[in-house]
Amino acid sequence: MSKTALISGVTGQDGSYLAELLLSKGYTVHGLLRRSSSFNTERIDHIYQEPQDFGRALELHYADLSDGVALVNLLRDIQPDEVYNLGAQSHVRVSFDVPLYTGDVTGLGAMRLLEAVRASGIDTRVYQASSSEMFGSAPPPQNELTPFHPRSPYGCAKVFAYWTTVNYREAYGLHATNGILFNHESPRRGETFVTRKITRAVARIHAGLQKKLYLGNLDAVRDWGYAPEYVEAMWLMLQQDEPDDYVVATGQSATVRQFLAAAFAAAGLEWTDYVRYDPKYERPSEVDALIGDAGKAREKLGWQPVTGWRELAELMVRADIETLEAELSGARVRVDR
Ligand code: NDP
Ligand code: GDR
Repeated sequence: MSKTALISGVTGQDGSYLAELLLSKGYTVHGLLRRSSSFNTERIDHIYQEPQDFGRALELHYADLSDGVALVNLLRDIQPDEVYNLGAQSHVRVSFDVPLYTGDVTGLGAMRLLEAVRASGIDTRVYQASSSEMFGSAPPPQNELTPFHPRSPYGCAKVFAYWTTVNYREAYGLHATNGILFNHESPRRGETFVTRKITRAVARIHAGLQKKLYLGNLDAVRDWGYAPEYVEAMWLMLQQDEPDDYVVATGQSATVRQFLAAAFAAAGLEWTDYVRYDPKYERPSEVDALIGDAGKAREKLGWQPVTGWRELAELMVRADIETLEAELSGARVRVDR
């Protein structure tokens, strides 16, 4: 019998790739849609509006991680086999501006969903989108045993959600798993995260539409992987007999400056001609270096990363150049990559 999944955050980068993956495996997929005054389904329109391509439709439901009753009702109606909690206020810099909102949605939201699973009495497996930001200032390499030292309201909220997931596992026997994912990017990455901000600017500068790019700290070190490979790891985690916690990362790292140089070079440009510093992109407390050790995921899940940061920079630049050219020529923009 085919399985049913519920994804919160289905309109985000990871949610859209995960929905595609689950549909391709024959799942019935339900997504939680947040009410917005403008369209927020761009990343999933190709699977929502053209279900024939995937053989099975994605169903969307209005709900919100701040509304616990709506979550209970939704779970009772859908009775999913698997629940993926990807919904969050996920921007680290913004979390300093809206700390309570971030705590409510990113932290308490996970508890609301777990409590809704418990209250509705359904038998389901839960994936919690935990983050390398929980490690904060703990020195690399970081793995499942590294103590957390978060450096932002976002990081603190994710630590709360992480321990809540562990607690629901221990207290109620829920099949609840944390995936501690390091940064992962794609052409669908939100436009204000640093990689996409850079690759989008490269495309616009290349087309003569932009002259300068303003950035903050270029010395930060990140372990950047490719999002479609990371959602595969999420699915693998929920196929295990026992719930557990897993780090997902490439183990390779680069500074923002190195990513910047690679992205500009991919379009034949020299980054120092265009990039300027703006302190407004600095964070009150920064995470200097995240480099993951995904040995446990490799051993227990058989998961391995394929795409490295340099290749990622190149593929994102190519995609942004293509998208911009399509927009400028009035053609329909491809979103299915
Ligand atoms: P995005 O920012 O692209 O997507 C976030 C999703 O959460 C969107 O669908 C958004 O809806 C939804 N959302 C926001 N607020 C609420 C709310 N109040 N109720 C319900 N849904 C809400 O994130 P990513 O896809 O990059 O990341 C997915 C998850 O993984 C997030 O929890 C993130 O914190 C976590 N994570 C991400 C990593 C990464 O490198 N990408 C690394 C580690 C963890 P809308 O589209 O309407 O805004
Ligand atoms: P991060 O990603 O904070 O690691 O969180 P982001 O791309 O925002 O920042 C990475 C590093 O780049 C530096 N930086 C800038 N960042 C942004 N956004 N904009 C700039 O102009 C800029 N200039 C320099 C930052 O200071 C930082 O050091 C992401 C999110 O997806 C989280 O949800 C997720 O949990 C973590 O990755 C793992």
